[in-house]
Amino acid sequence: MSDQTRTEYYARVGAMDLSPLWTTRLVPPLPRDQVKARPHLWDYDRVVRPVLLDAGPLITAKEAQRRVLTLENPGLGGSHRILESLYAGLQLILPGEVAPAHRHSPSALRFIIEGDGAYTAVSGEKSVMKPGDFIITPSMTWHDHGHEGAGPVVWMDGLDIPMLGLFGAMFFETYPDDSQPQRRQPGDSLARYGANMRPVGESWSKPESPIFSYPYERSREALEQLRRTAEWDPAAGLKLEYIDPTRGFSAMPTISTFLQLLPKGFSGTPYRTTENTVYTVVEGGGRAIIGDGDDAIVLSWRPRDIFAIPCWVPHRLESDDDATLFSFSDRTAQVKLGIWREDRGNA
Ligand code: 1HN
Repeated sequence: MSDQTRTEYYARVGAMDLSPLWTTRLVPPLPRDQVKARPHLWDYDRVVRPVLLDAGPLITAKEAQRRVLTLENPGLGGSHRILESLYAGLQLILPGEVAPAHRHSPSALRFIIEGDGAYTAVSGEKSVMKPGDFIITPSMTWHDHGHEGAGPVVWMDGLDIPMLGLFGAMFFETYPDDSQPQRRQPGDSLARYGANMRPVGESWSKPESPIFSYPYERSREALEQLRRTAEWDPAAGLKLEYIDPTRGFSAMPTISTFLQLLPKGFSGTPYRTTENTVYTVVEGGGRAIIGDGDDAIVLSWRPRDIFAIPCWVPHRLESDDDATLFSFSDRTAQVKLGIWREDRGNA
């Protein structure tokens, strides 16, 4: 059949809301063509922090609702995604400010980057925020933030917005007051469920962890204890996942979260995985080396930097000092959908 006949045919079916599958490549052999996000690093101290602090006098937390600079992946055209499936931002709150209460269907996590004296309240329980603490705000839980101390406080927000966007299932509501009433004492959820115990006679049926805040001290101590076993994963060092202790799964149903230790001089083996991962550095310095040979890209990181590794991008991690990395990814969502894969280069 002539090209012209085919072209005419395509135009004809196009006008009927149809398209010929044979002219498209809906399923490429490898994720490469599909993944538009690029490996990327945001330099916190030199680049992000100064401009984030400039937003302080520009707008109040209350007026902004949330004073956040969104981390835009340079390959994703300003679509408010750090990676295909994930949102990330850096939020600033100043002394005396309140970020008013609301709730939404996307799930959110906070990872505290700097400062002291701020809190976040989730479902009526306040958690103080200290650098390195990890806090969850599950889908449709009321949450507000405040700052009763001195100096700026910054945390990283991680949300599953692009995943919900795919389904269209986005809901948002504001609370009638700025702050929600306190329903439980600070530390209540950790006391109930964070001591490898649970309250007798109380049953937990929500799809997320009953613990709202995972203090850095405890997670860091666990890694320190484990390093003595010297059972390093060749690619990831010592990596622990934050869990919902009632089930042993990820703390929230759509986002996996981890804390990992790379000992001084660690040189990880090459690794790739379908999960999209956002890292932030708590302690130490090192590199993520993307690809190899002349084409390799090196993302050099220091404390508080944030870097993102897209789906199926080969990379390895190296550290100069004892380094701890917090990370979040869409792993748990992919595992539940039966599509998660990894490649340790030993096939
Ligand atoms: C949100 O509700 C918060 O509650 C932070 O602190 C970042 C980014 C997009 C949509 C909602 C928060 C957000 C967000």
